[in-house]
Amino acid sequence: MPQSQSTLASGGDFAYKLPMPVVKLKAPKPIFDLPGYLAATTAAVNGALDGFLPPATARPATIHKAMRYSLFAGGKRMRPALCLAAASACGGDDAAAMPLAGAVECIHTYSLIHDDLPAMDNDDYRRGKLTNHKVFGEGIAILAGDALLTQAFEIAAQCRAFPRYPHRDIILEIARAAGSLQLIAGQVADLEGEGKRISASQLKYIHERKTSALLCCSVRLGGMSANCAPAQLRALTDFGYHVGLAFQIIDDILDVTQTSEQLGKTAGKDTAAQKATYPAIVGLEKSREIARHLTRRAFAALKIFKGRAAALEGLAAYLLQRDK
Ligand code: GRG
Repeated sequence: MPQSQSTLASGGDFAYKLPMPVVKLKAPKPIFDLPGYLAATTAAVNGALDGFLPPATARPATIHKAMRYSLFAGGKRMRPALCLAAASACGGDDAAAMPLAGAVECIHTYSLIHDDLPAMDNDDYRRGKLTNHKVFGEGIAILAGDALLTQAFEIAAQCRAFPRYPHRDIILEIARAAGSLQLIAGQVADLEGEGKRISASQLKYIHERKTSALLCCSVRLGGMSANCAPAQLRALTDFGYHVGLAFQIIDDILDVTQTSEQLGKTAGKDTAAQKATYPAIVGLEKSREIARHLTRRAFAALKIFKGRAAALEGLAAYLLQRDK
């Protein structure tokens, strides 16, 4: 046996050779501190949003109070975290990504305020607090949603742009994800599907638009803020798409398995509204399996980053295992 494939162990008067396969020793992968990462990004995003928004006292104070009420009600800040993590995977930094991270959170919060309205999902609780219209009335809640949507573009326009990703492209990216072919399209299909039997592929259409579009947009914007290479943007798109689909399936699972207290919003609403969900169509276990499969696809998309996407990996794993 050649010396390189054996190891010499000596003990007292004798030495003997142990056959040993050639094994490439890898340095142990450092464990990514996701709770620490989430705490830090949430604090940074909250601070940035506070600075981006008009103060609560700015006239008319009612609207600014209402915008801030929902924006700072304790959301998980997943979209901004994904945006910042994508920027970091592409060698960028939080400061450059922050206006875009803030913009996607404003759009997300607007969509939740409007989703909770009596004309939509008619919910009394969100993020563990009374919904916006319950506190400020329907008129102000509609306007607070509108104002947050508009605010998102004002914030995004403040980002640093690159010749490869000019402001025009950044604004288009956000407008398309939030527009009538994506976020709104998903909501329309969701509303129109209530009480009807819909197929798994129709449900996927809803999830792609209602949820995945904004999550995917968040990671793409993070990449753009770091002037990422086109191949990296494709990988982020692939990652965001699959994470987005898994996110909504988990959301549907939590709706039937968790309590309202745990979720901070009314649990069991999908069943009550006769909404088509994966658990309703394929059952809980199969839904979990599909979410795991989608998350594996998301992980696979990150190969191109060669270990620099630990935060994105951590977030994808968390989104699969989350309980709220
Ligand atoms: C224009 C009238 C009008 C309405 C638009 C587009 C829309 C209303 C609503 C869609 C919003 C929606 C409920 C999408 C589903 C996405 C989803 C699972 C949201 C919950 O996201 P989390 O869990 O929430 O990240 P937090 O509160 O943690 O931020």
